[in-house]
Parts: sequence; structure tokens; C-alpha cells
Amino acid sequence: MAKGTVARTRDGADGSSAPEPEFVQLLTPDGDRVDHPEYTVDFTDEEYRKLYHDLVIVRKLDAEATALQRQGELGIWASLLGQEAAQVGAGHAMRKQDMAFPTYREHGVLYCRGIDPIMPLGLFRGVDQGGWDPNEFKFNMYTIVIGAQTLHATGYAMGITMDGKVGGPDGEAVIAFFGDGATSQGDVNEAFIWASVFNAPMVFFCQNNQYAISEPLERQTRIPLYRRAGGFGFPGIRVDGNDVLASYAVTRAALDDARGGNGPTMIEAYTYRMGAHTTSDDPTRYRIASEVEAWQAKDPIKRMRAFLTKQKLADEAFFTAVDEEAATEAVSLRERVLSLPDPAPLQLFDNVYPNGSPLLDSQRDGFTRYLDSFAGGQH
Ligand SMILES: Cc1ncc(C[n+]2csc(CCOP(=O)(O)OP(=O)(O)O)c2C)c(N)n1
Ligand SMILES: [Mg+2]
Repeated sequence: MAKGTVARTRDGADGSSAPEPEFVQLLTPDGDRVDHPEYTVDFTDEEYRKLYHDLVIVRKLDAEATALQRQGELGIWASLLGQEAAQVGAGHAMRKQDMAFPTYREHGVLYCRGIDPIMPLGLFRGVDQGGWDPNEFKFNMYTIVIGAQTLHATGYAMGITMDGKVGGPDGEAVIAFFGDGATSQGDVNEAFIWASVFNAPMVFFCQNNQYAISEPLERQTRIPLYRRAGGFGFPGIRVDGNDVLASYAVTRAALDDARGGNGPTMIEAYTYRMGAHTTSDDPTRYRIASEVEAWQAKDPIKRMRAFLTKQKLADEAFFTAVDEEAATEAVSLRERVLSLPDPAPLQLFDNVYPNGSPLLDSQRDGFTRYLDSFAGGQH
């Protein structure tokens, strides 16, 4: 190499043409259980089945939401198709006292937190501003502003430390979800620094689904994302994001580490966004079909089903029952979405500030006069 030139490695950073990246994997795409020197899981048979159950339900509800959007019942929908294992693994890894800060795509984590799946649909239908109580479910509101939630999460995690709730198995930890594209945001890099220097009880969970809308990963980074953490002074680890067992094991260990006072970890869940960015996007314009097909072979649900079958942990009757339950849940979701009432126009001004504000009051007065100007003045 010529003097002064820097070796540039791009391993894993150029999408599907790259060799399979190194990551923690406990379940191969064929459903075979493999060992890892540091990570393992110890589920009961029932718990393995529950993971499969949640993967299937979450995918079905997501498909129903996409259909509802296509029929004009939602304004937009951001599908999690392909990312179920990353999310269900991480969702189950959280302990009750842990707090999550999601993006707009974390429907799988939301489901694992016990939140009614109707809640995000109200948001995407434009009839409410979220619906769930973040404190009750320990799951913050969806955040559309890319990366912003990582700073909110870090501030929250620093607060946990100040409240003396870190240390020991009952300690609290925080997990922030974000995408590969978000790693290019200033907010995320600032969050890394704050979390690092204040040793915050944080897990940064990056779902690398290979795209930020149409921008491929190679436009965000020249090194694997998990290696960014090292530069900020905390560990980074890459996990097979289509392997629910690995996602669980790695996230559980990182959260326990954080709650024990050992500071932040970055997890890169290596996965793929099988659908469009949102229902407003057409991915056929910027990626080729063979890439999608290659990822289909790594499907998170198929491999868990293969595992359950090979291990004789479930039979056809079980799989059919789960599919039937998912179908019933989807019908119920659809019915409930269609009957969501439209909010009164002035409700827009509720819940903005706890004690109101003069500016908001004048805006509300102006909007009231505008509404009154219509015949009948009904609002
Ligand atoms: C601050 C900010 N800039 C731009 C956008 C527009 N935007 C919405 S989603 C998105 C891409 C995010 O990609 P990634 O972080 O990889 O998450 P993914 O959607 O793939 O889950 C962008 C640029 C935004 N919402 N917020
Ligand atoms: Mg992405």
C-alpha cells in the first residue's frame, strides 16, 4: 500500500453482494439450533411456541394494516415485514421495568409490551396522536423525526441513574430503536456520546434493514454499523436480525448489563425490509427482485417453524391454530379500525401543553371562528 493511503474495508457494507456478515446466530435459516460461545437461550417448550405465535400474529396484523391503508382507511403505514424476529426478540428481552423508545416501525415491540395493536392504527388513521400511555406500558410514543428518540432515551436513562435505579437485577434499563439511516443523524451520534460519557443504562438497538427509504446502506457507512460503537467508547455487537432467539439473547444480555451499571451497548440487528419503506413508496424503483428473493430464504418465521418442527415442539395442529388465531385477530382489528370515531376538530389543541399557552389559546380561538363561519357552525 502506498504511504499515506488508508485501507478501506467495506465488509458487510455493500448489501446482498457482500459475503454473509459475521453475527451472533442461534438459529440457522433452515431452523437448526447452533451454539455461540457467549450467548444462549433457555426457553421452555411453551416459551418457544409463544415466540413463534407472536411472530405470526405480528406479521398478520401488519399485513392487515397495509391492506387497510390500500383501501383508504389509513393515511399511511410503515410495515415491519421481515423485521419481526429482531423486534419480537428484543421485545421479549425487555423486563417489565425497562423503557423503550421506538421509531414508527416498532409494531412488534409494541405488541410485546402488551399494547392493544389498534393504538398505532389510530395514529396512522389520523384520529388520535398515539393513544397509549407511555408510562403505563413503558413504551414511548412513536417518533417520526429520525433519530430524535435516541436523545430522549438517553436523557431518560440518565434520569434513571440520577434516581438511583441502576445496579442489580431490579435495576431499570432503556432501549432505543432506530434504523440504519438514522445512524447518519447528528442526534444519534450525540446520544452515543452522552450515553457513553454518563455511562447511561442504555441499549441502542439498530435495525439495519439495509435501506433508508431508497438509500442503500452503502450510502450511510463504510464500516459495519456495530463497529461505530467502539469509537464512542462502548461495545457494539451484530446479531442476525432474522433470528428471534439470537435477538432475544443479545438484547437480554445488553439490557442486563445496562441495568447492572455497566453502561451502554449498541446492537446492530442485521435484517431486511421485505416491503416498501411505507405505503407511499415503491421499492421496485431502486432495488432488484433477486435481492429480495435472497432474503426470503432467511425468513424469520419460516426458520422458527422449521425449528419447532425439527425439535418436535409443535405439530401441524398448533401451526393451524396460530394461523386461525391470527386471522381472527386481523378481522377484529379491521372492524375496530373502521369504527374508530373521527375526533372533534378542536381536539387538535388538547394535550399539547399541560397548562395551555396563550399562543395555543389564540390559535384555538381563530380555528373556532373559522369553523363557525360554515353554515350551521357545527364542530
Ligand atoms: C430528521 C428527519 N429527516 C428526514 C426524515 C424523512 N425520513 C423518514 S423515514 C427516513 C429513512 C429512515 O431510514 P432508517 O433510519 O434506516 O429507518 P427505516 O425506515 O429503514 O426503518 C427518512 C429520511 C425524517 N422523518 N426525519
Ligand atoms: Mg433502514
